[in-house]
Amino acid sequence: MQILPPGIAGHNRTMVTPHYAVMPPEGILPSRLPGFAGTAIHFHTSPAMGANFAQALLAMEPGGGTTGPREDGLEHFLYVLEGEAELGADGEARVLGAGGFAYTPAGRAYGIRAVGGPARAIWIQRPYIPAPGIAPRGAFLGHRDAVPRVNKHTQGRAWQALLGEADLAMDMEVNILSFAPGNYFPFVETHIMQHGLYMLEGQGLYLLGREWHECWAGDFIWMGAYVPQQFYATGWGETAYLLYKDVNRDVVFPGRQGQAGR
Ligand code: UGY
Ligand code: MN
Repeated sequence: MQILPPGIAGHNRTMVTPHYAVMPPEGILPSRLPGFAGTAIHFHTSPAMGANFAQALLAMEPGGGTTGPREDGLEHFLYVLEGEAELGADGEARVLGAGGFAYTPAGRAYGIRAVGGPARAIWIQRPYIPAPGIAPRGAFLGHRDAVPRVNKHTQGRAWQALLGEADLAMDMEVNILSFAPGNYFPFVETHIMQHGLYMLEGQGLYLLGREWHECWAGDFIWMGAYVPQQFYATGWGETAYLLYKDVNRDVVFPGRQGQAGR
């Protein structure tokens, strides 16, 4: 039987505010959902937190995952963290290891299943906001290793746009940002877009509002609109995180009909 260690409250790094959240994995209790088998679903964020998307970590037993193709009117992004999984996107299916991903547009079927052992994956879902006159993109599968690493502003920072960039058909981006030890943003960002951030590798210090938070692989951070943000990579190896961002849509005026999104 487990003996509880002291300091549960004192060692706690969790912070949930109306503008941002820092959530280490140990406190994120699992959900079970209809349409999934052998899968613990750890929701990172959802509209209940103030997010305009939902994100979860799927912990799948061997053979676990969705029980069949799912279609719920939302757009979906799946990213394999560990193990091997069969990813399905609009009728196409591929077995991919860590770094494999799938995008499925709204109204198309998606699925995931752990193959040959347990697997873990990130699942992002949200209602798609159409852009007048622009056809939505089709489904696609890919792998992190095949996405070019672009150095955008300063040395020692790489950027991989898994779903493309500045594509007006898309209302979200998912990027991997990588940092050499000691690297940081050239400024404190404040922008209308929200973020869901999953720390893939390494460690660092995240500025959110006026507070610094130490974070490392396995942590989740939600950033609401306009929250001041800055990252310093610490440690001895490269740090990388997976970053959701809502993009390419106009502002929403509550209660007003018509063009939605931002
Ligand atoms: O693109 C971004 O908004 C990104 N630089 N923000 C972040 O990593 N917090
Ligand atoms: Mn940002």
